[in-house]
Amino acid sequence: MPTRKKQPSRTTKPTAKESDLDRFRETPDGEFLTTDQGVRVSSTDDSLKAGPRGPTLLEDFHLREKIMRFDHERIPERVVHARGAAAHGTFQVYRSLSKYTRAAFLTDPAAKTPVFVRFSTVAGSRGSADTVRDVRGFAVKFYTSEGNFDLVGNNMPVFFIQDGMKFPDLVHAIKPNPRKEIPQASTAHDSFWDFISLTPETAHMVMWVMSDRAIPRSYRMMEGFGVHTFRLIDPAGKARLVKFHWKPLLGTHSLVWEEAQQIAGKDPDYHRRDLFEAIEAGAPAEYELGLQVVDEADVLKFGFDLLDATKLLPEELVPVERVGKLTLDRNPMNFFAETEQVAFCVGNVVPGIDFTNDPLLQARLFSYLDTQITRLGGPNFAELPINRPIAPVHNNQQDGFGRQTINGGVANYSPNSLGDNFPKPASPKEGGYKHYMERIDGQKIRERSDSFGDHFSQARMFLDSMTDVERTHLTEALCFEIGKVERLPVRQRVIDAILAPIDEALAATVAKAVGSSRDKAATKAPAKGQRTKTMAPSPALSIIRPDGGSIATRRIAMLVAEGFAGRSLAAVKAALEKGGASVELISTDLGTVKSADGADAEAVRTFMIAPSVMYDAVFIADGQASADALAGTDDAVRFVGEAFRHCKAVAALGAGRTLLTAARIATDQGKDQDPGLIVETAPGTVATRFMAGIARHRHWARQGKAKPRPPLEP
Ligand code: HDE
Repeated sequence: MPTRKKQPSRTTKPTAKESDLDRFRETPDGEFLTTDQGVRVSSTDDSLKAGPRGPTLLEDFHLREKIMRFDHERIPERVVHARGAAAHGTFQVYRSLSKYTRAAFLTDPAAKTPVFVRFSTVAGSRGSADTVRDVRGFAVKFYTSEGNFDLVGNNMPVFFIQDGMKFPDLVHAIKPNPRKEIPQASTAHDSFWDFISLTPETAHMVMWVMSDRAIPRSYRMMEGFGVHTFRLIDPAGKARLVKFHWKPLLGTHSLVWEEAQQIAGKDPDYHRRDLFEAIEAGAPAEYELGLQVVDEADVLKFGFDLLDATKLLPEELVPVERVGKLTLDRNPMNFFAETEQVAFCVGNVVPGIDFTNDPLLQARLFSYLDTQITRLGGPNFAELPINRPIAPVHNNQQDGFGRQTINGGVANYSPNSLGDNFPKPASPKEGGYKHYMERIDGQKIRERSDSFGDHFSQARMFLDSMTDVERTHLTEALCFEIGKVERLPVRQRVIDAILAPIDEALAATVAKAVGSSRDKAATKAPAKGQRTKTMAPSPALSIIRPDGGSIATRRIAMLVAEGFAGRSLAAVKAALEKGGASVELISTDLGTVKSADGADAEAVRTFMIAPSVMYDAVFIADGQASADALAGTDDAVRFVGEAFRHCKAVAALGAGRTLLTAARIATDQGKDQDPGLIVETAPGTVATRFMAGIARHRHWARQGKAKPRPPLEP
């Protein structure tokens, strides 16, 4: 038997504390190769044959097993949210929330609850690009001491539709044309906008999807929302309504649309990579759990129905109480076993958390359980290691595909006397789940509540809450999407039936851009009881913050060529790294780049390998020979020009400004100082100003001004 380091068990769920490096080995070390039955295999290169040139024998159990396993490696991808990335971590409340709920994991500040979180895009297939314009899934599985609680949310607080009955229609319309399977992972096509134009309840969500929220910079830099209104039940049995929020500690940030499209080609794995690499580098992704708690009686108090998932509860009306922290600090060991096989079910709740009658939520309660049967091949998916609760499971469920548990005893029914009536139901005092006894009194009816009727007030509120820059982005996104719609009546209907009731100016701008005109007669007056109200803007909805943030985990490119000033570059690099940024040197060739002052450095990327869209900011080294060489390199000129165009912080030290000039970036700014363009001669000052520029994420004031154009573009 070869000696080997201890390997992790293949079937136990890793505990939150586990940091054993063996877990992260690339390949198991020192193991004999065996069949699935544990029989050691003597060769895995040749099949068993009747003579070296003879036919392969059916009795070759190793060949048959190897090929059979390979044939079945793929499982159906998720119908929606097929593309994702995930991480393990923990959740801990800051203080007991027993005033709201009896859920153990929310009432014990000492409890560190293990979690598994999967982020995703919605529309694309499993192999699609990460940075497409789309909603992002934010699904959290809490392995609590009382069983699993799944909070299966999105990065937007509202949804397209009000009733789950419409979900298959919505998803069929979003997905590619069924004849051509085009376009992949994009809403910019006829069937999506056809559905939208005929379904006014989508108006609010459409504003979100056209906003910068749909192109997040990172999974680590986006908010999450439970979307529906849920219930919290306190220890005395009193219920309150609740909206769940996740607030990223790194702030909420987005890409620029052009940049997002470029990344989709240059690095389709951008968000996956970002999450994985940050965690590997020891920078956990952190979010705070926020609650908006509302009395049951106030369900209609805010001028809309809290059961309507196309509405949000403005933070200015009910502040978000930050109650605990989610820390994602461990990457999955195996993508398939964990990220792919994880089964989130909206119906997974623990005592102290309950549902409401939101008709979208109610349909989800059926869908998530049902879909796992196809995806995971039968009813035993909860036994897969990633889905298994840490709370013990005892019941009389048995058999079915892929059964793992070997049950003892013969009393597989209830009541029984052969097993002393175990497992037996638990009373609420013993931790048994008790559904909230909501009084229900009504007729069976297939109808939408009138209280769900106002589709445009919140869409307008969202638009009114945007800064000018965000509004411009949203308008441009609409021009892009509607411009790609081929059928003119669909374009026209989006403008008249959806955009105009939200905002006439918006409708007019989009109409002009897509070659239509506004047809006032086509806009229906709102029905009685469905009047559009004017709501005060909610500044919390804007993600552009004037105050800046942290530079932690930001990716900074430092451009160098032979003859660069090594010492000053090293000083700036050290300052950036001290602030938590991740710095990479880029040159025309990989390897050592000779400096002018003996402080040579290693280029870890070339312009060909790493385009500017992979970075948050750019620094150009001092040293005339280096700057001249870069200024004579098309790719370097393009790199800087693009970074500037995407409103990123760009700094040039000393002679480095030569490259700015080559990229046609004006370094003499007069009084219109751009805090994101730093042209300095002193390394100390450049570092401080550069870091302040990076912390502001993007320098939007550049947009609308004459944009420097990289010379390679026509
Ligand atoms: Fe989902 N959704 N959904 N959804 N959803 C799925 O479940 C569904 C909705 C969300 O990382 C599926 O296991 C219906 C709202 C996330 O594994 C499926 C309706 C929100 C994920 C399904 C909705 C979501 C899913 C596909 C309308 C935000 C990915 C595979 C009634 C609150 C979870 C699966 C992961 C996945 C159905 C609407 C979020 C088919 C029927 C609203 C984050 O069951």
